[in-house]
Amino acid sequence: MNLNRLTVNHIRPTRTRGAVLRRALGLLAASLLAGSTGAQAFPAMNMPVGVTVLSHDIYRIHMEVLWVCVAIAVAVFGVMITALIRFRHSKGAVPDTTMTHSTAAEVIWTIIPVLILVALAIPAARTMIKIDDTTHAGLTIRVTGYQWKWHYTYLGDASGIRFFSTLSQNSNFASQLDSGIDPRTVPHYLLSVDHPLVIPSGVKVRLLITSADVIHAWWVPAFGVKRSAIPGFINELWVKVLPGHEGVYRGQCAALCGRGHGFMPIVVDVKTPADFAKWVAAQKAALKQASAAPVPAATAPNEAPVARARIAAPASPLARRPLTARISD
Ligand SMILES: [Cu+2]
Repeated sequence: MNLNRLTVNHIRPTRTRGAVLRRALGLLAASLLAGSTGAQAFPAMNMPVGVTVLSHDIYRIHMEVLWVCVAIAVAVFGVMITALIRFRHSKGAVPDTTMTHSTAAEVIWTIIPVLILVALAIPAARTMIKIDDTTHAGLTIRVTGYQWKWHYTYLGDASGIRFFSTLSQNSNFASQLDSGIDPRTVPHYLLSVDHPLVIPSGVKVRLLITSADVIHAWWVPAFGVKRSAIPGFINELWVKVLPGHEGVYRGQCAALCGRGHGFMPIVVDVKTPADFAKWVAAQKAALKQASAAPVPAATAPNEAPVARARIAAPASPLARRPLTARISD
């Protein structure tokens, strides 16, 4: 065996490590040069801000905690890396084996984290209390989960308006076996409904969440809220969409509730208070008109006109297939 060759080979990994280090530094420099792209990508990677008072509060806490974590990481890794470089063995550093205990160090590294946790707990607890405070709501709506749809009942000034919100026909047709419809061509596939929940912006809306059968969960990410819908229980949440953020927001049932779990989306149409008042007036007028007319036998009494419109059979033969037919048993 050629020992000289062995020695040479043994040295080579050092050169390889150097090459790897240079390559890593090159990649780091390239990524820094592409900083503008990274800055643009950060909001997409970060938690969305949302459009409600609560979602903004939650986002603010998230960012505060994030920057505290960044500061801790910079401090800890800064000390570690400095120690690794300055006190490395090749520089002749000798470990101090005499230090086995330091009360001062232990007090410091206990008190500092406790202070950080207390500083973070105060705004977090304040926001959690705010999340649970459903008092002084301007509008209350009962939300009932069904396999596999939602039912909304307006209470108070808008009482009488109630309707089911089910998967839109376009999504329903495309989800059927052998439908021949490419789901990618369907707008908001599995995220659109026939009758969205309508709420006003700038008003505290209290939602009473329950279920008629199994456990569901009402979740709209842009609102920063989610609550379980449990049979026999009423959970509460509130939503106050900030003025200027009117529009359509989408969510889904967030609890595995059966084979149609993925087919009961949530869509909320947020209107300005003036437009919402017009919508309520139109619904009530339609209700009044409907109550004066003879009620068809297939329609539940006191059901809102929007719900009747849903019950009216659609033209396509696919629509006559039950919702559950999309999954072959
Ligand atoms: Cu569900």
